[in-house]
Amino acid sequence: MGPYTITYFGVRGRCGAMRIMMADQGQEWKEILIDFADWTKGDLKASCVFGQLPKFEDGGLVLYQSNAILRHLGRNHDAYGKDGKEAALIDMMCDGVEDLRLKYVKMIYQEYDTGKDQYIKDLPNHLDKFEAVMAKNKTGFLVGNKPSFADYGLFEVLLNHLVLCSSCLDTSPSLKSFVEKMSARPKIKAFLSSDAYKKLPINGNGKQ
Ligand code: GTB
Repeated sequence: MGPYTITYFGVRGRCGAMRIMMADQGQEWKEILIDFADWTKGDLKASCVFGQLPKFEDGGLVLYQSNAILRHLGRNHDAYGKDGKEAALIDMMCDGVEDLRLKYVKMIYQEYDTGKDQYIKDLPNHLDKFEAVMAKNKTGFLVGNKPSFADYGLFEVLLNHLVLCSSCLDTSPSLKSFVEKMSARPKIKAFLSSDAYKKLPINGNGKQ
């Protein structure tokens, strides 16, 4: 397994969750940060399977699509459940996180000035679903008794939402406790306070 290399723009964006996951798993990786002006020249874009970044390399394996990369890390680092049933539930939660991320990204990139307030008003409806799953499982994780790749995805998307609205978890006690406990895991704590993490904006347009 590895060495791992991420090729992406200088933002957290679609690589936020995988970076946190690799840090927590004690896995090192190399970063190739692409300047958007270089990207528009088109050569790298033409070489990417879907014409987009991130690109992820695990030795000779080249992957695109951030959730496929998270799943791959889940398999490599025993963060994909203890059996097929847990894996299916983890997939379901990952897709739920993706639905929330897509709503967030749409608001950030297309509707920030006109839609941010309504987005924040609607947020409890979306977060309630994750709160219910987290409260029901009782282990502090979405599925099973240790973090899966879906937990890293949820954690990262919640961190972004806390920047958008610092009180957004005030009515979601299980999610609030989840974020506190994940943030306190020693390797995550060290990564979140590193310059490598802090120097990167959350999104490519500077909105957050
Ligand atoms: N489904 C894919 C995944 O999950 O990996 C989506 C990947 C994606 O949206 N990639 C965007 C991309 O490659 C970057 S993330 N865009 C370039 C293109 O399509 O040509 C969003 C983003 C936008 C802008 C910047 N920026 O300006 O630095 C950074 C990130």
